[in-house]
Amino acid sequence: MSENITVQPSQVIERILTLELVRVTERAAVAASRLRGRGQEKAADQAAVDAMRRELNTLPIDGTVVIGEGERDEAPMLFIGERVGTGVGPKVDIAVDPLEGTTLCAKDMPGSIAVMAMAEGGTLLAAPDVYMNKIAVGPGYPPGIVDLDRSAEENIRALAAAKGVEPRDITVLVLERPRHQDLIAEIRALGCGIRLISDGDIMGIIFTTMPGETGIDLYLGIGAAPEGVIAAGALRCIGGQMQGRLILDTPEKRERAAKMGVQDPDRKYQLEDLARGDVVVAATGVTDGALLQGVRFGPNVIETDTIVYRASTGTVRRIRAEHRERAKFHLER
Ligand code: VTB
Repeated sequence: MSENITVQPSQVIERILTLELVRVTERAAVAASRLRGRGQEKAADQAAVDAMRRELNTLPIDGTVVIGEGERDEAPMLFIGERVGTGVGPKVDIAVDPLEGTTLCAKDMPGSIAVMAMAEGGTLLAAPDVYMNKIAVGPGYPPGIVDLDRSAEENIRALAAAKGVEPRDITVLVLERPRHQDLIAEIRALGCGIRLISDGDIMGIIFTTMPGETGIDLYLGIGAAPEGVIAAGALRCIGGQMQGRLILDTPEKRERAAKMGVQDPDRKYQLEDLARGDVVVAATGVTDGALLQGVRFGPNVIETDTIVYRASTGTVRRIRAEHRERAKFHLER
């Protein structure tokens, strides 16, 4: 008996591709992990890029990199505009961060991941590599509970009220940077806990979607824009809320952004403006983190830990994989 399944038109990314994406980040993570703790940021990043690209090019997609390692002249591979995949298949946007947290990987510190997003063609914000002011909370709150144009204090008070707790019971995740000195002081004045991270704000934003597991209620502050778009893809799946505003504080940056299609430099992007269509996001741990375990190299087996988000169905899959001898050969080719 065949079931009558209605496939929504937004499901451009076939379900099988969701799992294919896992292979891509697994492979990049394994490659980078060989250089974990070696103090070689560039080499680890390059290993992840090479591995990711090789695997991406086996996928049955007509993909274009919209968020990548840079422009063609500054990045030999996975540059913005590069076509990836076999060319036969759905037209998709690709956003990659083959090694998010290169410094974390080089120092073997927690939170480094291999991550990418695949979305319906033309639906990911082609964000220039500038800073973005971001705010994010997990699912379950009324729409508009937080807003980039309100103060940190207002946002924390609103969130605490919605959660039925005191502001001091809210934990905020912030990148540890001098630019956040005032923000941190404002949050501390409310008695909140702050988890300061040195890098890796894609995971930082994703943490807000599972406060029970991570202890994080709110993300605040300024990180890189491309990371913001990838994080938005994951939130689109789970239903959290996020806003972002590009920081285009020089004429050069504004011009660069305009070339990439940004018409209003002051625009406050909503979650759906950052990642609009059907989107899938996969992340594999490189170093151990709160959510993902890093790659483990055993005598005969390589173990990877991946999370993959699919927006059209809201499915989150956790995939622990054991790659044995033959597959190892493929993984490390
Ligand atoms: C953040 C962080 C990244 O860049 O987006 C950060 O999450 C922002 O740039 O892991 P600065 O380091 O200049 O503050 C990373 O650290 C690296 O992409």
